[in-house]
Amino acid sequence: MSAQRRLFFALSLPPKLQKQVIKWRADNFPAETGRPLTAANLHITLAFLGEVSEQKEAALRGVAGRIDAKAFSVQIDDAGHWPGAGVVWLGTRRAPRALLQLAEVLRSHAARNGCYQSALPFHPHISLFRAATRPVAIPPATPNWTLDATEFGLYQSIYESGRTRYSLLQSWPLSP
Ligand code: 2AM
Repeated sequence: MSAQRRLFFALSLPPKLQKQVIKWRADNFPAETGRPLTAANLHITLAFLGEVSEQKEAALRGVAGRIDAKAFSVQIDDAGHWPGAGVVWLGTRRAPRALLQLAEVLRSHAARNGCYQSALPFHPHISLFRAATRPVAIPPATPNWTLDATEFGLYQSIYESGRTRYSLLQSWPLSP
């Protein structure tokens, strides 16, 4: 059997937005809220693929390279807590159609390639804390930042030395 890697398609955050998010999180949540994601790990997942063989990975890279999607901007103006998943997140009140379409095309190709896709509706978000299972006070004033998405990427989730890090394998431009 060929090697499998844990993969997902996502949008990354530019360094300036990473810093703003980290500062906002530190200003608004006590450290015991949960396990904070590092700045470099902040992202918006488009499609989670799970453990993927080399063959499937190659097929999905091919699909990603043939996607003709337009660049878009996402207002980061919402926040919340999913106690079941233990995730505190930042998100958007109005997901742009282009974001939803890009996620939909990636998720449907993932499903066709045998990568299970959750039946839950796609809710684009940036996870801030994991293991946040106790009640969390979400600040009433959420930020209002803009994420300009000009590319999307394929990431590998790597667990080593007790830590998870996300490594960018390849990115594809979104057309202007
Ligand atoms: P999350 O941030 O809401 O946990 C890498 O694990 C990325 O894929 C994370 O952003 C995670 O979302 C997302 N993801 C979606 N479904 C997942 C699953 N079943 N298992 C792990 N991660 C998943």
